[in-house]
Amino acid sequence: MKIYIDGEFYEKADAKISVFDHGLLYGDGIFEGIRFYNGRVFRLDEHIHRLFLSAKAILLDIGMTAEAIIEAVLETIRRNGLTDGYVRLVVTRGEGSLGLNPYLCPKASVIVIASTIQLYAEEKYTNGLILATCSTRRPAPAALSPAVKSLNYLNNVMAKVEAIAAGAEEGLMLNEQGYVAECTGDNIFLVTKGVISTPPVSAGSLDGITREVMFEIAAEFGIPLVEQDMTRYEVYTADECFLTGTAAEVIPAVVVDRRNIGDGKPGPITLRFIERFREIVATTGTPI
Ligand code: PXG
Repeated sequence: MKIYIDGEFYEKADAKISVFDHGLLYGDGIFEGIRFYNGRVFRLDEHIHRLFLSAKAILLDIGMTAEAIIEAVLETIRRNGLTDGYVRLVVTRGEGSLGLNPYLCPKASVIVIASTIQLYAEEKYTNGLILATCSTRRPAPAALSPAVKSLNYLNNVMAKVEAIAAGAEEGLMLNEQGYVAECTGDNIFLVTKGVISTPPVSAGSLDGITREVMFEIAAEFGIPLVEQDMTRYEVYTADECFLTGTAAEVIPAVVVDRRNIGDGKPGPITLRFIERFREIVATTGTPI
């Protein structure tokens, strides 16, 4: 495996960063998870755009142009000889002193790992996931904006731990007001009486790239998709539920807090969205 760090490629065993990197010391940094299929990187420009928005929000100078980062991502995939897989692109604040002050970190570090990822067994895409609501809330926007794809995922990690402890595979996360935000690494969609709904980003969810693709597919199919505040009641009483994320892709959820969603099987609209999503990812993207 060849890993990109700041313009150089390293073998996995040698791919190391400083223990004084503020990405490690304070979670001070940002990342993107990007998939590639059939020799093309899916929505690469959108991921890089979101990375730069996250960087701007936390006042992080990446020190590279978007074009240079795109080339680093593509070159890392090429050097690993992969056609299908997952890229983890990480930008840390870089090496600094043992103090919070980011201005004492002269240079950000850019890391690109190209590998594969399988979050859930293939069987889950046909049978669906079990969800449980977590007591760990999404952070309030006044704390750390949930729109920043930062290296602070401890809140999500703790929510995932709760979900697993409850015998579920993924955790449903609410915001401070008790409205549904998203899951620990994916956005959530409901289908009720033929209408699809998803929480607005302002409810504390990430502006997911896969989420955006759902709007395109809905428009193509002529199925209404609305952004709506939702409580657990709307989740429990929905006909269908599915999650979206780069790592998870589009996956049905069939049980939430021990209640079957609809009849407890993936619904027809969910299955159509999964099928169409797979066509889109297999046929579009930036050539490697
Ligand atoms: N919400 C959160 C909190 C995420 O981290 C998504 C939604 C989906 O966004 P995209 O743009 O990927 O459609 C994410 C991103 C994991 C894992 O191991 C998942 C993500 C990131 C890092 C790790 O499950 N998903």
